[in-house]
Amino acid sequence: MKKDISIIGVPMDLGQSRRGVDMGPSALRYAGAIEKLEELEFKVHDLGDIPINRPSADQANQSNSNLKNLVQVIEANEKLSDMVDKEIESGRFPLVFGGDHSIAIGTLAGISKHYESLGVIWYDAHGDLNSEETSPSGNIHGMPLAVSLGIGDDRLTNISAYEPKVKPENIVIIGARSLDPGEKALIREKGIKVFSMHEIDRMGMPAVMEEAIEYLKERTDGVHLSLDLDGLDPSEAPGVGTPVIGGMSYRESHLAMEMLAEAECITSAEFVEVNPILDEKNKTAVAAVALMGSLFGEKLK
Ligand code: EXY
Ligand code: MN
Ligand code: MN
Ligand code: MN
Repeated sequence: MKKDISIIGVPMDLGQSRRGVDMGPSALRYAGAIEKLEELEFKVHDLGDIPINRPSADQANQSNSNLKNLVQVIEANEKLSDMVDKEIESGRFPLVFGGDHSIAIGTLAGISKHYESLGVIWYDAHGDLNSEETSPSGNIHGMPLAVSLGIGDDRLTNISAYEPKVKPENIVIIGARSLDPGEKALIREKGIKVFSMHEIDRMGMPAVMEEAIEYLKERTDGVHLSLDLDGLDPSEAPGVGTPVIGGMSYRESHLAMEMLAEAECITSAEFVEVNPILDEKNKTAVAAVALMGSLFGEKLK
């Protein structure tokens, strides 16, 4: 992994319906993210938070669609994409703090143009593979992986003026346990590799991660980790807006991060969906920071 890390905060809650996830970047900093990475001898550049414009009441339905806050989500993701792009050009590792998961649209838009064949690990209870037609909610945080595949409203898929950002065969979803019918159909149609909780229970996390890493190493030249804290079980990460019981444990998640660090395959990352209002004494952000430590090689130091 590179020695310089750039942290970009995205205080965005417009991709879903519960307030509080906009405070995720603060919660992660407060939990000691920067100190943790500095302890591990990285040079950390905290670039602060991207300004997010909230819609006024008369702007709410400006986009003529059921995609909630579409205009503002596009605007924020264009800014994020530009920032991530510049950090990669400067040779730094982009580490993005959400915000809800709709920000992955901008992160991937900024990253993917730098790779021939970018891989993505989507660590999440959800598939985030909906489009306006299949979404039960209209919430864009349930859509970023589909958007990155080029599926969905063109104003989203074309952020940074190219699409798609990711090939279906370069994606590995880990921890899925809440998939909508349209998402399941898309997974089948595109042949997306999914290690659901069923596979994690049957195979165990070590075998899942070994297979995921080998699969991605064969076909990609960089791997982005998109870690949604709701991938963890809500008993250990309660501060999320869309909790789903029966998730990955804190220990399993540590192991997963340690195996990624050993494999030296991760080239960018984001930690999303931390909602301190719904949390218990910042427990979810503290867990996220501990996982960051493992991802950045704490065990190997
Ligand atoms: N599948 C549901 C929807 O599209 O509304 C729930 C999505 C939650 C997405 C989260 C954060 O990963
Ligand atoms: Mn998600
Ligand atoms: Mn999720
Ligand atoms: Mn299109």
